[in-house]
Amino acid sequence: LPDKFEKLGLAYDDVLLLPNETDVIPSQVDTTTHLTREITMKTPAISAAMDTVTESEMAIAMARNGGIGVLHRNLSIDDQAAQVDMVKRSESGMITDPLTVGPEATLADLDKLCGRFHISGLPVVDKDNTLVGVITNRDMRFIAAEDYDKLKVKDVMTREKLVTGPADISREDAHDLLAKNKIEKLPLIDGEGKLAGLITVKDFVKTEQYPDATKDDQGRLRVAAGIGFLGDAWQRASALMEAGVDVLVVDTANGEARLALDMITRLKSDPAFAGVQIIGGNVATASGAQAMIDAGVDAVKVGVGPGSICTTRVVAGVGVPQLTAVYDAARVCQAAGVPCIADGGIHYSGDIAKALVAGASTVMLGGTLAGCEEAPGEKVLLHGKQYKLYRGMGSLGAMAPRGKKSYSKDRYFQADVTSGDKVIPEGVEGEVPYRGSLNAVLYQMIGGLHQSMFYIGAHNIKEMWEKGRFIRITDAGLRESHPHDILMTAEAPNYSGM
Ligand code: RVP
Repeated sequence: LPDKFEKLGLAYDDVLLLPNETDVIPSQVDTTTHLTREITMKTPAISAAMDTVTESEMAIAMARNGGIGVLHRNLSIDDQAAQVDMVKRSESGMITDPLTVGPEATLADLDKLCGRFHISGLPVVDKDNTLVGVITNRDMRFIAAEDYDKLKVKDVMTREKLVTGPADISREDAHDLLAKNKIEKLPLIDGEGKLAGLITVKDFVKTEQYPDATKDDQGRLRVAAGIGFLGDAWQRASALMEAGVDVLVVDTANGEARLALDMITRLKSDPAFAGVQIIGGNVATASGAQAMIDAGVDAVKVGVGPGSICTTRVVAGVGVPQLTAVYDAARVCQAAGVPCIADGGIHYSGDIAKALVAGASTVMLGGTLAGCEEAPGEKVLLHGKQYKLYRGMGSLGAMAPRGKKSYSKDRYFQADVTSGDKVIPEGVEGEVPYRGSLNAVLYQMIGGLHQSMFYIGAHNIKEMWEKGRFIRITDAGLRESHPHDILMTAEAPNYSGM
């Protein structure tokens, strides 16, 4: 037999970070990092491609806070592409192809459209795209909802003295026009009066409110989306790209599978996808990371089995404790100039710091974010406390949903299985405490990271890699780390017990 025992694998809880001499002020650290080779972000956090974590609402909130969301793929191609569209349209410097409405549409149609995209009004164009008016909340404020079916857009829209700008207007001039005329939407028109774009006051406000937002070069929020590698995966990738996705994540539980590597190579070598960054995963070893890099990825995602809902390590007996996995993969990644993403097993803000010190550029969060308001699903009341559903993408519920199609079970290479009792789950379903808005949760998680950087003496992520050192601890050390010898009577917003 060959030599079979690797070195000891360590988890986040097996280590602590050593304090150093420091001149760092926590509030002044720079957490700017690379998501992929070409995309940087101000906040090193990604929301997981899971159906109880990331749909458009979460993706919008993540990008506003300087991170990014990966839209899950357990839904039809059209629905997932529509989610991308919703994020890309949520705010922008200038919307080049704004949603519009025709003068003959009813107010009920308009109301539906506005509700779906969370917007407050639209430019009105006739059949050849000539701007004929603008309709906003203001025009509809005194109309009773019962009349929405009877009235048409043309009956109530603003058509006189329309304020418009030229298609190539500067941001400053647009701001002045909006302010001077006290309007919220500025349609842009070409020389023939055809609609060429739209600038809204909301976008200026959002830019001030979220200065760290992750945006593309048109000022739109960035978004990522998961894809597979079997069946109509290529079609899905194309549809997501058409909708404006920034990053595709070839999403599998075993990134070393030939099919997944081939998908990455195909995407990277097709000029049609040149504008989209490709993340591959998951791997848990140096050789796995190298295989991803050889296939051409723009970032490597690491984690086999650390997820809070994951049972791969017990069902298949496979995995690598996450801190060791991240460190081994990140060394290979850094040598190749490819960012590494630590995916799964992050419970406390201190774990984010440990993942970064181990060489990751970003972390992916599932369970930590599933309890947020912005995560899909309703709150439920259990024993007097509020919870939200959180389930693994390898759970029975996600791989064999009753009466519904699972689009994502190929993540576990079980795509040919149709009946629920033939699925081999690699995850569980449960509830996590409701945690309020993502803003508040990220404030604590990233605030904790700032504190770590202060203790380590790191002004930025690169200094985390260079200066951060671990000390291994024992079970007694772990017990000593957590609160002890006290009956906790008040909940801290960033601590939930061992
Ligand atoms: P956690 O943040 O610890 O909840 O882990 C989230 C990660 O777990 C996901 O990003 C994904 O890599 C992994 N996952 C998702 N589903 C399952 C499963 O069913 N085993 N695992």
